[in-house]
Amino acid sequence: MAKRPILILPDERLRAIAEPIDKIDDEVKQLAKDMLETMYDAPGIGLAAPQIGELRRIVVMDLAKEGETPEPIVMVNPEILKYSDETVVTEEGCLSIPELYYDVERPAEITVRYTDLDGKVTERDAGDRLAICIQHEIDHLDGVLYIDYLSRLKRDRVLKKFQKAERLSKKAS
Ligand code: GNR
Ligand code: NI
Repeated sequence: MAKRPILILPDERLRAIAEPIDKIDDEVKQLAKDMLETMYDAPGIGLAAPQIGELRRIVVMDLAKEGETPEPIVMVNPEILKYSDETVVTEEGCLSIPELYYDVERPAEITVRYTDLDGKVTERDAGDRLAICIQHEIDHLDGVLYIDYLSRLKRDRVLKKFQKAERLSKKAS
């Protein structure tokens, strides 16, 4: 197992469309393990492969609270089949946009279909934090970040901040 570096805005790999995974082999299983290790270490409640530079359609999550038994979830080629009309506003953060949190409105409930690591296709209804996390992670597979749902003013402020940070870090090295 290996922890992998998490890409930070404005890395352009965060804006790429990830490729479907055509078979669950040992390499995909190892990737899932590395992603879980990276997510737990961060710590975060979810991680999508593009966040570690792997442009493939796989996400991991664990919404168990601190002190509870871990409940790792791995979804390969996840697709949202249904969205509720009802929406909720949740404060979101992203490991690729560290230390910022903004309110985002999304459908409250979804139905997702994905392949698990045994190759089994599964459908699952989700609400609450899981529904939000799944939508946030699947967005990453399509190059979408939660700041894309903010007003242009707020989004541009965030982008500028990270562009400047990248400029300064390049100068320093
Ligand atoms: O750790 C994370 N917390 C979080 C909080 C609210 C909504 C979504 C998330 S996902 C985030 C980890 C991450 O960046 N996943 O892509
Ligand atoms: Ni994220």
